[in-house]
Amino acid sequence: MKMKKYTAPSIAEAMKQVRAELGEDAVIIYSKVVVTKKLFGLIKHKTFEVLAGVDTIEPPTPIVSEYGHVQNQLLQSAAVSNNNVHKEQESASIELKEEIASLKEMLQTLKKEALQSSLPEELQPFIEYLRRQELNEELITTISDELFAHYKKYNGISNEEIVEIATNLLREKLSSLPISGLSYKKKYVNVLGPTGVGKTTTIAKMAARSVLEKKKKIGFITTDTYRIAAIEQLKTYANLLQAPVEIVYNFNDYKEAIEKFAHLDLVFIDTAGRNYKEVKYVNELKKLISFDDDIESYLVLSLTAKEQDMESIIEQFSEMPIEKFIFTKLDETNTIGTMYNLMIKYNKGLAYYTNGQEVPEDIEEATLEKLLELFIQGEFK
Ligand SMILES: Nc1nc2c(ncn2[C@@H]2O[C@H](COP(=O)(O)OP(=O)(O)OP(=O)(O)O)[C@@H](O)[C@H]2O)c(=O)[nH]1
Ligand SMILES: [Mg+2]
Repeated sequence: MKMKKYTAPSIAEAMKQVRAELGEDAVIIYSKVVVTKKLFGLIKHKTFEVLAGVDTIEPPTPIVSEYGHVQNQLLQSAAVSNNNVHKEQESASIELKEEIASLKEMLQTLKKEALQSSLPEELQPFIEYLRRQELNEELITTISDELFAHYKKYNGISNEEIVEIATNLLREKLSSLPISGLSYKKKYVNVLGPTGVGKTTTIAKMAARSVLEKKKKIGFITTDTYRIAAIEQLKTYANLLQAPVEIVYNFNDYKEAIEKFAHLDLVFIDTAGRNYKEVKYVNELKKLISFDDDIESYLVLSLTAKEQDMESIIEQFSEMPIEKFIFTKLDETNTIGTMYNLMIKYNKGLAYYTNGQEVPEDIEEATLEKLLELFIQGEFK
């Protein structure tokens, strides 16, 4: 493949040079905006750099460009390749899919860079901060559009204004969601979630608070019968709180446990952590617990997990009456965007977030104002 770098004052000009020299079959390998600063940054000079290539033997496959007309070229080329794939081996099809996925990712990166470089300098540190928090791109765009509108209207923006505008926007997005701890209106508190996220520990924290602060008579049911250690773990906390524990292997046991606990105010149900990306485990849960009117279910997710994996878990639980999320291990991460992303995407509230292994202290009951406070932390506090 013959490759050459072109620099021009506009992308159209750069493309003209590419076509003139390499012909119509030339493909763009990358393109970027180069900003050079002179006189201590007072004068900015923008040029466009395009790396193009042409294959002399095989038909070219474009890789990426951030500009519309080149994108079209890319999509057309992908479509042509796609047709060919039907005739080719399965492995070729997988390769093509991977290539398209990586092209999309590169395109997304270029778009981000374009948005970033087009923003006034006053806004850039804050937008970078939102990105470090892994807030989703849609939310970042909404926030940056609003900040930019203010900047243009008033010919400038202060850090305080940035924080106020962004916080108000997030407040607006979250204000329709239920954000508060246990309601104490339902007797059964059912805690669901994948393995090791902190379900049992969180139950112990909530239970201790309901005894110490609310003076509730409590009990525990565990359906986690897969590991002896899991039962022992819950029993340890129950003993400390002098509360009874019932171990439930099937729906009959569950019914019996409910009868035994008729005199209690509040019963916490601990479930086994399973790979809830597998639908059969969600179905097993449905058979074991009766999701009636007197039960509120919480889905526990660890903030150290990948957002995409959390999404597939939430989707598996979508048929179940999940009241609110509980996020754990806030202390183990510097990024909190996932909390907001998931709440907004799934229109779900938040009951608690936990920030350590100590029982009962490392738990915080969620409120909208505390969440907004968390959102603007560190350098923007
Ligand atoms: N750093 C940190 N660790 C936590 C937090 N919550 C729980 N853990 C730890 O996470 C580990 C797993 O906690 P468990 O409560 O046993 O988790 P689980 O979801 O019940 O696990 P399984 O029943 O095995 O699915 C323990 O070591 C806890 O101390 C938290 O907020 N921060
Ligand atoms: Mg457990």
